[in-house]
Amino acid sequence: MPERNDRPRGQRLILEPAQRSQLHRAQRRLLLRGGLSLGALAMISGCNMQDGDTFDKVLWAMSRWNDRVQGWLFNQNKLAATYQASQITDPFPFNAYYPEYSVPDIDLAAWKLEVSGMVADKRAWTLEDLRGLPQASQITRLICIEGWSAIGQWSGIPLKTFLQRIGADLSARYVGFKCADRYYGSIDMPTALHPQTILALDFGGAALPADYGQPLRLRVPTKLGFKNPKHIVAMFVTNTYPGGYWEDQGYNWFSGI
Ligand SMILES: Nc1nc2c(c(=O)[nH]1)N[C@H]1C(S)=C(S)[C@@H](COP(=O)(O)O)O[C@H]1N2
Ligand SMILES: [Mo]
Repeated sequence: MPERNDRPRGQRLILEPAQRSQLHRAQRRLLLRGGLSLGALAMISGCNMQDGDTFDKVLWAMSRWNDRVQGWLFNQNKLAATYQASQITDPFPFNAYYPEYSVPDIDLAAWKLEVSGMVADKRAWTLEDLRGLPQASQITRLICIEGWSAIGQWSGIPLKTFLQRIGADLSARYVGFKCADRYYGSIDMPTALHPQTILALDFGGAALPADYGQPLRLRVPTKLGFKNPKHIVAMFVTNTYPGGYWEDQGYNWFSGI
């Protein structure tokens, strides 16, 4: 057991020696950067660090705290870089948690976007309905955490326009997405309202091909690739943290500017 006198009262973490020194280094960094102690972090994050809390749990709490700070610092006027048509990457890379031959096969005529949560109008949307809404186009860079990036052109409905159209509570904290595969994700409301965040229907000037998220994907160029869910089937507005497919396995939730 680590000595008790080097931690604020009430914290009784059970740690291996290696974890202990990692935790001390983390604590030192927190104090140096922002004058925030682990005790304060525990209070803010709701991780009370009682018996049985692990180093992992503290790290998760730190990551969630980091997300909140980044959310507060986020500037809705800050735009992701845009590019010329001549700079578009061809062929554009495919990425998913499964190989290309497992891309979901979607019946476009039967497909609907379900809408739920803190919204006034919960009716489902067909592709035709969505194509009737105002569209915006962008040539931006998709950056994957695995170490590659590519420039593409996406067009679709600004998410802000869609949220306004369905009478979403714009003071809610999160917008969540469920996909036709086992993927799911969520973004903070300021990012959802950002002018470059779109519900993309088109890629390279034509309907989204299967590989790139047919029939609807989120395109949010201010965030990493994994925050751009493809094959969306449902969208919801909520104050309850929805997490995401990779976020729930340790990727940082905010992951952007
Ligand atoms: N439904 C779904 N969406 C997804 C993924 C996935 O596996 N399933 N992978 C994400 C990741 S990690 C990246 S980098 C991008 C890749 O998009 P692309 O295939 O258009 O390059 O999609 C994101 N959206
Ligand atoms: Mo990715």
